[in-house]
Amino acid sequence: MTDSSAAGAPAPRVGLIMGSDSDWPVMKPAAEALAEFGVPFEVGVVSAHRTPQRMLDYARGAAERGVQTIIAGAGGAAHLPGMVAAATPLPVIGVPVPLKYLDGMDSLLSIVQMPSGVPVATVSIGGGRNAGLLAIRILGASDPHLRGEMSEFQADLEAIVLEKDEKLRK
Ligand code: RP5
Repeated sequence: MTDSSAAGAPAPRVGLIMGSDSDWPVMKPAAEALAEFGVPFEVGVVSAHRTPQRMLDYARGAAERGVQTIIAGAGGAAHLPGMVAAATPLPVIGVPVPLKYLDGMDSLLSIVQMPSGVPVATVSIGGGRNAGLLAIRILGASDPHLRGEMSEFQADLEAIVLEKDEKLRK
């Protein structure tokens, strides 16, 4: 597990985990979004199927270590987000990673169709960046500074669209 924060910096607030290092291209935009907002996070490979004990240890220990939200990406039989959600009281955001077959529908359905009582907030197939942004919004609910940063980010998005609209009309 690598920690984005420098020595002496605050502990990770977001846990960014994935079933395999092959998921990294999809998950990297989540890390980039967190870095853009200055949110400390940790990154690691935690596999529901290949390292089940590590997964349980991670999920059960995350809150005590100060992690406030977990982003979990997986592909195919993507059980990681759901199993982590079963073993932690923290909010879990699931990222369906598209693999070679089925266009990522297998990953999406494996993550989104959770039983009542165990929620996973599922983003779109390949939606790593939105997972990072959603984690920031979750933290922002109790962090006015971060919430302000998110409002500014949204204002920037709006300005970009309006600028494009103006160009198109010329
Ligand atoms: C899943 O199996 C991982 O999340 C990954 O998307 C998929 C394939 O893993 P590798 O065989 O590339 O390691 O558990």
